Amino acid sequence: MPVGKESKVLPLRAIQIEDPFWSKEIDLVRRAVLPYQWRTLHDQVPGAAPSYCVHNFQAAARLTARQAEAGADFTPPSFTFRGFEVLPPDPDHPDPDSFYGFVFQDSDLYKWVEAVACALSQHPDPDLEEKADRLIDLVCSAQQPDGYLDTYYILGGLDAAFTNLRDHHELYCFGHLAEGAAAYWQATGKDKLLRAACRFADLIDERFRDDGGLQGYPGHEIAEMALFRLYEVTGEDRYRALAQRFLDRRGRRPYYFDTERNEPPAAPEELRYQYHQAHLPVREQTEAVGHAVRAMYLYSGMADSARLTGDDAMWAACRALWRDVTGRKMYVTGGVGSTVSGEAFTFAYDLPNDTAYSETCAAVGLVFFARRMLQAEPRAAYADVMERALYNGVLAGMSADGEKFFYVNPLEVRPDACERDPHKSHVQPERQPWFGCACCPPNLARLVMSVGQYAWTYNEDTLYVHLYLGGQIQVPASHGTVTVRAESELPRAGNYTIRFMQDCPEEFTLAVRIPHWCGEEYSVDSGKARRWEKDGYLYLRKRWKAGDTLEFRFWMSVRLITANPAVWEDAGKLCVTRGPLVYCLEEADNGPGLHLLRLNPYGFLHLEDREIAAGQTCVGVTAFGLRETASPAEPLYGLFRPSEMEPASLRFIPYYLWANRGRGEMRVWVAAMEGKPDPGRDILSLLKEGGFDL
Ligand code: FUB
Ligand code: ZN
Repeated sequence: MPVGKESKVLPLRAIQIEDPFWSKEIDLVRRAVLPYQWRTLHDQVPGAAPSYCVHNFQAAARLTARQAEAGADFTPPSFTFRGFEVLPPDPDHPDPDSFYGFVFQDSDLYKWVEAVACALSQHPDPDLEEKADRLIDLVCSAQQPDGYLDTYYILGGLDAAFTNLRDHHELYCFGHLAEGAAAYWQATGKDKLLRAACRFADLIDERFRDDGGLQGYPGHEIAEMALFRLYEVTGEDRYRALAQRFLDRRGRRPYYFDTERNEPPAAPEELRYQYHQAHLPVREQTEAVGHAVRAMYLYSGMADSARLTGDDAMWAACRALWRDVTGRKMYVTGGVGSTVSGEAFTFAYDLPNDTAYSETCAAVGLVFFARRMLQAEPRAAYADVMERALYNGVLAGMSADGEKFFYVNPLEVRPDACERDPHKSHVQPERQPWFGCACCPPNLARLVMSVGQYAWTYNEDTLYVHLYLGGQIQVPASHGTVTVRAESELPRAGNYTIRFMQDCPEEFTLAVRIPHWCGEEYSVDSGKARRWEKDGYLYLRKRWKAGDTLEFRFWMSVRLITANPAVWEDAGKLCVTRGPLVYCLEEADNGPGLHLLRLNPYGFLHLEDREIAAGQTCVGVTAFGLRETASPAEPLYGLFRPSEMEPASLRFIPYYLWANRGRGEMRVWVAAMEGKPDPGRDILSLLKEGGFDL
């Protein structure tokens, strides 16, 4: 376990983002997404799948009030299983006292509160804060006298609380409650929700004691990392210990989820153990298996544990899992999860493009995992993946107007196939206004709003720059606060500047990641600072003076990427990237039949500004190649002959912006033209000749 290099997350209020790219995303979430999601939580968006989230809290609050009034005379509801998703017989007239929606519906409200907290730390907004305060009051009034807080069981029957950890998500909802509560307290100083989360945590701590308590652990992970956060925010060691207990129990036999209800097991042994990452003790896990979001959340908790306890075996498992996920099971977009079946990982190098699952939440989870690995050990490889997932797998989850969302993020789409092939019916060719299972949109919102906490981490004498965001940050160094201002042109261009805003009384280190996509071509004038490179970070150390400025130039070119030959889906194909962005072809720019296009890897590439949607401009890439001419009159099969080709321009846009211009085909991996370049002319000189922005 690397010791002495750990870093912490900056407090929300110490970060002010001012960045041409991220300020727009943050503003979009603040102005469009959060108000929109508030309406969806209240079931006020016509045409969107109903949430019933606020409905459930209102019903639970009434029940808790009735219970308080009636005292010993209160007859609590007794639990009857109604399904994992409960829908009212008449959607327009739900019974006001019943729970509806998925069993984990409460979590959507908590994620919304967390995103609001981050928004408030960037921009005071009395109206939004008042809305959040009202929802927090509602949540707290639903809480039971003993601290229990989950509307599914409050309404459905508390006699069954904590009896189905495998499927019923109470500990998952608790995890989101704790995350939202910690963020709201950090952003606003208001502790009402934090106190509610701690009361629930205390109840869980008591019910899940080692001696005589339930020996279970979360069926859907997140409570682990949330408890570590609660521990860091409150300083209460019992929360750290509870998180640790949850981690340490996983993998024990007999399998807790088989014994908790004395019901016959529902799925084959291997699948049901792996689905929850409970097949092995966590320190023995080396391969990413099972449900991808659960896996990412578990690994994030494990990385927190390794960092906070210095546990070598835990750290070794984190590193092995990291290598397996990012070296064998991750899409080029940073998405993870190759199959709809169990929303899960499959096996190494199985990365189908058109049936990908790649849930938005899983990419969010990979960002969580990466940041936690970075906190334990500053290595650019972690930040490279974090950036890849954030700019591609995560941002693709939201439309340019902030009102539509992807849950599944394919890398290749034919709309007719999504409609007519049941194996592709999980893939939507267009973003949706909302989902019955709406985990992704608010998850994306909370991540975008807290992006500063991924860009920078710190310890007492070092500021780590993992992502290149503009803004002002205040670093609580050991000798006092260090204030720096950063300016960034990413992802449009590779220029990044950092300025110290006041003298530092002692030496201080700036550790700036060198991105993989610059191919080690970068420049910075570091003046008299001591300078060294390690694990992909450039370290600069001195007693900085107010006004000291470092101007980084990272070489940002179009890079054509190939997949490892073991990825059979991508054999003979290329992916266009530029800086952190992965690009794709869309029918809107290239016509139908994207599979007929061949990209010339040695041809000229041209960059131009394009407006994809109102307010969403990007750098488009035009490459040259061929289009196979296809005639429907041809027989289905024929004797081999060279294909007929015509010259074609291939127009690419950033992947995260796809599906903003109506339905159509899309593909990330494009067939490469065969043939060899002119000898003596390397691709670099060809790019330069092409007027390429070097
Ligand atoms: O189970 C809660 C969330 O719903 C998961 O994280 C998603 O994958 C979806 O199944
Ligand atoms: Zn999701």
